[in-house]
Amino acid sequence: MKRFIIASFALMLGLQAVNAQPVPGTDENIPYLITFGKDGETAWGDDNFVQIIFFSIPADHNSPIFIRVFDPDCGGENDEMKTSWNTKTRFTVYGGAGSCSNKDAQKCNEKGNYKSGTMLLTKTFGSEPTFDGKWYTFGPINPSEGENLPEFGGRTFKLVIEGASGDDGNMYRLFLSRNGNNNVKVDGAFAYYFKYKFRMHDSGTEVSHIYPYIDNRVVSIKQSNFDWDSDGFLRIISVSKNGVMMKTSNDNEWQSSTHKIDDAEKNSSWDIQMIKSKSKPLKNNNVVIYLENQYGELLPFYSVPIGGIPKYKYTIGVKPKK
Ligand SMILES: [Ca+2]
Ligand SMILES: [Ca+2]
Ligand SMILES: [Ca+2]
Repeated sequence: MKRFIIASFALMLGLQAVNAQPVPGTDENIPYLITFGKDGETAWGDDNFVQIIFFSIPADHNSPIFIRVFDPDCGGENDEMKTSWNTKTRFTVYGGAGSCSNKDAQKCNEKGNYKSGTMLLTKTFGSEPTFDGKWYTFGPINPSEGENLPEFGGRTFKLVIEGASGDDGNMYRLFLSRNGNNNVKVDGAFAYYFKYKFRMHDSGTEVSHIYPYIDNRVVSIKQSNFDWDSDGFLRIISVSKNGVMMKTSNDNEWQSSTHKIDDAEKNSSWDIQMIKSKSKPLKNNNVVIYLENQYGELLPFYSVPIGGIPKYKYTIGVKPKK
């Protein structure tokens, strides 16, 4: 099974290396990630004020890498104020043994030893005009300081983003770069994540996506989403699903639905489409989503869909559209 996963990654790296480094990914069409200060209100769209993003660097990449953050501060442009800018956000890069493979870093509750591994770099940002609307660069980082995880494509690093204090929403984007001053992609690298917290588009014409990979152990997927505010709908496109609807949440609540995996979907990606309400698109909508397999393990999603963006195949799909 492991060999198959490695083969899948090799295929992906060969075909899908372009635009692999921005997070949110190019094909995801998500404007910003978001993390609120730890005194924030969950009703604003962050269930627990921590976000974890993993980066994978091909094993044969030897030159330094940089993790760049756009608008790391919480203030001024791009951020969501509650009463006054009082929020501090800590960004920390981890590498080394256990940093990415520790199961506590791959759970939905961010409890236990999710800050496992070796802390490489850390910085806390408040409301700081110096960084407002600008890029901040972590690095240079030696790729050999990553955790060696062939099943995740190479040397891996973990970025933990925590709302250290305050109650505002910090919006930001990430880029894995081989240059400290500009965004220059690392060939074959990509990001993955087990739980995702982000800001939706304001416009009712936008469709955002996430791309979980279904390995051949997965029998069913339970998706859970938080604070969707009933803003449009969520549906699945895969080789055998042509718009199966997922249950969506209202304000400050979780909702879940479980979906069976067809044989044809094994070892392929799903395209989960987040389609905004056309009649009443909600502004400033922050949401959380994660997926579990039948064992309760979280499934990774990838900044670049493994095997490409899945398309429904009429010759495979047999079920009527629900
Ligand atoms: Ca800002
Ligand atoms: Ca920000
Ligand atoms: Ca929301």
